Amino acid sequence: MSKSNQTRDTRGSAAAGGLRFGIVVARFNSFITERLLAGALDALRAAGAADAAIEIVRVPGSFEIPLAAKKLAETGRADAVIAIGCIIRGETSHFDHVASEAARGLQLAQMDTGIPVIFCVLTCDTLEQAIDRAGLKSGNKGQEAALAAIEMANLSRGLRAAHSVASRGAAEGAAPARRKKRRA
Ligand code: INI
Repeated sequence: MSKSNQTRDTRGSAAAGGLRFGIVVARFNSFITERLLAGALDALRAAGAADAAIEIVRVPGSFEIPLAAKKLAETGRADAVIAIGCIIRGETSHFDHVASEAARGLQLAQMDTGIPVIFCVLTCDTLEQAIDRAGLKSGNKGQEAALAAIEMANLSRGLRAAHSVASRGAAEGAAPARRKKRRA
């Protein structure tokens, strides 16, 4: 039975001071991805991230983002990675392959490394839709991604801290029992 009737409700804070961020940006459709990058940088700085705590890595296209994101996460230099790309539907099924592999690869990258990887890869039917999401009618998805990165970085830190306190508590709880046995 639970000792308390208070529900634990955890969420990462929106403050970016002291956090480090990696940003992987695809050059394909750079007209859009550079705007998304600018939105992400604005939001990170507004939340208190230092420029020296932001590392930007550029790759050819969205298909290449997952490997770079995974390698960046593995360096230990980022509390969260933001993946920025823009895939626009063409006449063939190329779009579907690039889009699904980008999404699959980025999910794998965060699950394999334990570092949050934020999905800021636009998948649009038209250039107009992409422009709308890169700062025109529908806001800037780069900004939204930066806010998600900050929240997830803080959440991961908080959950890691809670986990190590719990493991320490369990180890300390087990120690006296072993000592008692030896004295008996
Ligand atoms: N890459 C994109 O990021 N967006 C696209 O719209 C796109 N299209 O349409 O082809 C695209 N293709 C390139 C791809 O990401 C790889 O860079 C390329 O296939 C080499 O591996």
